[in-house]
Amino acid sequence: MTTIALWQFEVSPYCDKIRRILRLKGQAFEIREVTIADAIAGKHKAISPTGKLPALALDGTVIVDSTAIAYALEARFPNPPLIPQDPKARALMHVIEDWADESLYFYEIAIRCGFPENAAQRGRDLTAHDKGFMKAILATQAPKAVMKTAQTQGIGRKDKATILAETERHLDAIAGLLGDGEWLVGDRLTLADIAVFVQVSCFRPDTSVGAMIAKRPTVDAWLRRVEAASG
Ligand SMILES: N[C@@H](CCC(=O)N[C@@H](CS)C(=O)NCC(=O)O)C(=O)O
Repeated sequence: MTTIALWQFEVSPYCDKIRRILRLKGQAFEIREVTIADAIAGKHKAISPTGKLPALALDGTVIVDSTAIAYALEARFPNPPLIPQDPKARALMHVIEDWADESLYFYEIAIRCGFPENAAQRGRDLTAHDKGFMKAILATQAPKAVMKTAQTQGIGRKDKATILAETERHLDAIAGLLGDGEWLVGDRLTLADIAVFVQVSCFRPDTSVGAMIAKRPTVDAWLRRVEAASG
């Protein structure tokens, strides 16, 4: 019996990705929540030298980065398979996962932390596990600190109308990948579905994005399908 431990920020889409993979593979795991105050103090750096989470302890080894963790879990617990063996399907899955991790993530930040109407809620979410007198201060500061990463990346410097127009194109891409099928790659759920789902479900609560999804029934149905399979 192996003890699996996940160091996480609960609200992180990448940490959600790993929780969903573990659930799909029927693996019990322990959570080690890292608060914003702990992260500022660098308390998690002994586990994750880059300061990024998720990190997963598996068979006595700590793995950092959600993609590395996903491949390690696939090797250790092959069933149900989430990474296709067929080279073309595997390549498409990889490209979609990387798009979710390296592009959609910054829309998530720009929409949730950068749009003023969402920032207060995101601050509360980010600091849900913090305690004490610093909690309220961190709740106002955390969205601004996170937003700096999207500004450095570039998406965070665009205006709201542009960010929403680009988000709409991303939703169209999801609809296009689905066509009249049920999953993004092939005929079963893969890591691509999980990776895209966790990012979209973060920005879905935005009113404008919610309306865009409501106009795309195949995307809406796919979101429900992934949630039902991995929730
Ligand atoms: N490529 C990494 C990205 C992980 C990542 O950016 N995690 C964020 C939380 S959503 C984080 O740890 N941020 C803290 C920091 O940048 O110091 C992965 O897939 O795990």
